[in-house]
Amino acid sequence: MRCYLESLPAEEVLRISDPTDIDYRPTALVLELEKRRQAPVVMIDRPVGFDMPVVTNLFASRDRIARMVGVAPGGFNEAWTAAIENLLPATVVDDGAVQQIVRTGPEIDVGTLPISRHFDKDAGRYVGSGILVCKDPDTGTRNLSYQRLQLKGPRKFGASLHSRGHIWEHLQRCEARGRNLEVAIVIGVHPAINLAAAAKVAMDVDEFAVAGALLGQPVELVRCKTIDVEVPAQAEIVIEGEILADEHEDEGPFGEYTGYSTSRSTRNVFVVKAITHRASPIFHDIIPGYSSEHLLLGRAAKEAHTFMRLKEMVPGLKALNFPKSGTHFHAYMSFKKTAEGQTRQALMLLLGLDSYLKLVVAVDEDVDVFNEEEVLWALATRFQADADMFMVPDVFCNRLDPSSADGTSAKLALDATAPLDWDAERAVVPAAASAWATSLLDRR
Ligand SMILES: Cc1cc2nc3c(=O)[nH]c(=O)nc-3n(C[C@H](O)[C@H](O)[C@H](O)COP(=O)(O)O)c2cc1C
Ligand SMILES: [Mn+2]
Repeated sequence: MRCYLESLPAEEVLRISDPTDIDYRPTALVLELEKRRQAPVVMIDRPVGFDMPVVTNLFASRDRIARMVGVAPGGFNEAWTAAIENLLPATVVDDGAVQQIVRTGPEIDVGTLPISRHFDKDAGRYVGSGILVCKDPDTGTRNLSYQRLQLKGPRKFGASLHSRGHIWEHLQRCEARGRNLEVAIVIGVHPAINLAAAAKVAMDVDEFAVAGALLGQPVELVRCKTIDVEVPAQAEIVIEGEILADEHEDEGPFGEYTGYSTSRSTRNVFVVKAITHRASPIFHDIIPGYSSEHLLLGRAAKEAHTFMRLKEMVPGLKALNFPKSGTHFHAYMSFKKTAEGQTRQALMLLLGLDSYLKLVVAVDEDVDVFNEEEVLWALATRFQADADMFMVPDVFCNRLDPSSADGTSAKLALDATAPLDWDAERAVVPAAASAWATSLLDRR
């Protein structure tokens, strides 16, 4: 992460050198920046009461996310497809900077890390940026994902595995054998590793191999000191420990990506066995809740992965957007239709590819799915509710949708594409006049 930070141009960083209280203020600052349509990386040099700097808002810009994987803005989806097709497995090395300092036993106090409070109703200080690395108890395949962690004591966190992802599956199988699940929490890595960790890829794919392909070099891992898990050798901080089998404790509430504070939680308990870190570590925070940073990180890889799989069956697919307003529950797709009925096939597939989705809209390729006003315009002029939509009730969904019940919700698909024999013509200006207007304004 530190090499990446050094590579950032100065104008892309907002550096705060005065002593700064890290309860609520970094969140307030990032949300205010967002209102002003600014997305710098925020570095807080001197968090009051802690002895290491905090960096946040890394993922608040789509263009920056593209550059993190070495491509120009707009190139992320292609970079993702190439990475999935050319996985580059991690290598294990003997030692790494992340183990310059090792603390075990009574020396452990995770409370000394600069862990912020974020929202007023939050139950306490939360780590939202930790990548949880664990292994499939049957195959040994590593898995990376994020789970919110509530600081509960010098050696304890509460965790919620509510998205029922691969780590949840692993824990179920450990519990069936009466065993705890060994987990390492990794904080502060190259952002390409963060992006890979946010992806929902197949269970037999180690997300470190995706990260390696995105980086163009294998991620180097070191063995943890107290558990059988490997972590990036160049990370800033690693917290080693276990999620306890069949142990539950209250956890939350926490301000979630939906924009709501929620106590819905799997109420798991994480016990710390060691902390290892660099000699002078940097703490990485991800502003949670309905922030651009959280939603963009959560959807960049998801959008790219869904695009890749949808494109296999819908060759005319042009673009796919999970708009921020939909908090991961909405998606807009544009495509070139060549036969009637294709839109419904594509919409069914899209709903099936991502269980969080509950509203999907298809538009023609002349509509820009990244401009929500255009999507609504297509609905206004190419859509009739009696003929152009279908709804599927009682489908698996994400439980954090406060309008859902018992883990299921209704899925709605809207076809705002024009019929193939459509004779309404868009009113447009001649291309030469548009070119003149663009160049006039670009020169000003
Ligand atoms: C910043 C961030 C925070 C997240 N927090 C949680 C969480 O607290 N609990 C949870 O179950 N999922 C959380 N998720 C979602 C999972 O980490 C994500 O779906 C991941 O891709 C699942 O990985 P898997 O497919 O390997 O299971 C979070 C995602 C991001 C990007
Ligand atoms: Mn996985």
